[in-house]
Amino acid sequence: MTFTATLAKIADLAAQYPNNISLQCFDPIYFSTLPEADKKRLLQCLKSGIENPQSEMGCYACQPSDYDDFRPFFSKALAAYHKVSDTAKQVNDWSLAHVQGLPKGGVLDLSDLGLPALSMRVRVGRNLADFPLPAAMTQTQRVALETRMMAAFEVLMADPAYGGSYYSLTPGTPNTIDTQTYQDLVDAHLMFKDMSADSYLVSGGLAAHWPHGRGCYVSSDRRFIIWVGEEDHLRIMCMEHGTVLNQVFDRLKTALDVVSGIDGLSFATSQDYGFVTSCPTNLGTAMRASVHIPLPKLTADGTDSKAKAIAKPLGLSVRGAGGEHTPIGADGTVDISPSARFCITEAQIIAALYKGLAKLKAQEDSAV
Ligand code: ADP
Ligand code: DAR
Repeated sequence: MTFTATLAKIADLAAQYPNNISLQCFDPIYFSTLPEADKKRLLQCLKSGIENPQSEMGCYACQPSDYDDFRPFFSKALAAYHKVSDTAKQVNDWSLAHVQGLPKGGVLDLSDLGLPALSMRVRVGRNLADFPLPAAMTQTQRVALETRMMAAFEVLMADPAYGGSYYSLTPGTPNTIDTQTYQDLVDAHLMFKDMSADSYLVSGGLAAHWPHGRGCYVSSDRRFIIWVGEEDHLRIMCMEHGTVLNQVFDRLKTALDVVSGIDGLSFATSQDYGFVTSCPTNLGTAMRASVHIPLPKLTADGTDSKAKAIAKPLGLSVRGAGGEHTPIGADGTVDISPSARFCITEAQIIAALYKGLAKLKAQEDSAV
């Protein structure tokens, strides 16, 4: 398709889909100033949102430098999604000592809110600086990245604090798992879903060459997990059943410091935007902190509609029990997490989860 035809298509879709942020923020005048190679790069970023006009964000970065190279576009798209200034800059900070209004000692204990032990999870996305982002990788690059990570996992496996195993989806490796093992890991919330079933990821190129270069490391206690080759090169997470959010938050920071120190692992960052991620919705901290919590009253109609309506003003997102784009659990269990990722610190995110749950519990308790 010619640039002229593409511009006409974008204009037509933008008129029909006002909620597609990328289509709304695309500026044909800015686009016209770009050299041809950069025109192609920017359109590759928008491919998912053009092919899936019902998207909310509508784009994925393809190169680690895209956010800086195409700042006139991305600064507007980030401002629109994250509801910040288009000159906003990210500050990263894991210290709860810098967050106001926390319980004594900064202990975020859900039992102090009258909540039972819940499944708690904190994850961050990270991308290696010397590879294209998942939207623009060749199969060879995907397998090369997995190979580099398999060497890094040997360091974790040799550490008694982690141990564990690596489960590869790439055909023909010593760590390749069968279909049943894969499904068991997905059902245990340890492995990511089939990316080739996600139209946004397929259109954007992030699911290309599935399942080559994909897999996950799981520690011996199954509480520290690293995905390889999902929406970002790495999704690094801690997960456990309990009431003290600090346990997963602090363990993730400790583990991240270990992983960051492993040879060959340099993460892509932007001076202004923090940790670089494929999706602008994750940029900055790339952190999602969640709990799985039963909300039987707010989901009494079998949907998450009422829960979403109440959670949104509290700055909380609601996902299904299987994660993004999945239904609520049988007992009304939903995945609750703060919506903000950018222009917020890591410490503020985990604090927002704790404070948001207090308000959400009050709404559940008072619901009829
Ligand atoms: P991400 O959180 O990485 O953006 P998803 O929302 O798709 O991706 O969730 C991925 C997997 O993590 C899903 O299996 C989901 O059920 C699981 N998950 C997310 N939060 C929790 C949690 N608090 N406890 C247990 N599993 C969780
Ligand atoms: N549906 C895509 C993704 C939005 C956020 N979710 C991610 N990154 N997993 C969109 O552009 O709306």
